[in-house]
Amino acid sequence: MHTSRLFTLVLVVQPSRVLLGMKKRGFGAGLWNGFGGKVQPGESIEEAARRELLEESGLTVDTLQKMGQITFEFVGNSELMDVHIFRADHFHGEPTESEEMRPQWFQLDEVPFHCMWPDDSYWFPLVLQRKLFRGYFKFQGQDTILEHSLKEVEEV
Ligand code: 6U4
Repeated sequence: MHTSRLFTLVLVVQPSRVLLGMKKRGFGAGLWNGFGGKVQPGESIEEAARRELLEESGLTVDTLQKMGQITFEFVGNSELMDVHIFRADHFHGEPTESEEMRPQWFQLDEVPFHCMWPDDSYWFPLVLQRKLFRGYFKFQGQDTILEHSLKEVEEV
């Protein structure tokens, strides 16, 4: 039996650039990624997305657009990760380094996919094109995708 745990992931996207954070510790350390983490008890998914974005990047946003949902399975781990992905086009504040993340802007044609989770190159372009999606990725360790599916949907 697989149980799943809720996570959030926020991409702050501007017309020519996207903000990513270098994860300094914990799961995915050493990779560039959006900002996010575990949904806490009593919190909605969107509240968690805002909290993690503020904690990790120093930014607040008015509107978060739901873009996608991806289920990750890791061989040998019975807990699935259910990651809810959001996009924000406007923000308040200045990107600020936290204990967990070092934020940096990347031009949209210079997204560092070679230093990101390998699934990102599949779905990141959909976020940039404002396409909604659902996906499933089965990993062996952090580098190898054994199986995956990804489809555009009308509603997330
Ligand atoms: P703690 O250590 O409890 O503070 P927390 O910040 O709650 O952790 P964390 O950092 O473990 O959670 O969350 C993992 C983050 O990594 C979430 O934003 C989801 C994201 N993530 C996990 N697998 C991913 C993958 N394959 N591709 C991707 N992001 C992934 O792009």
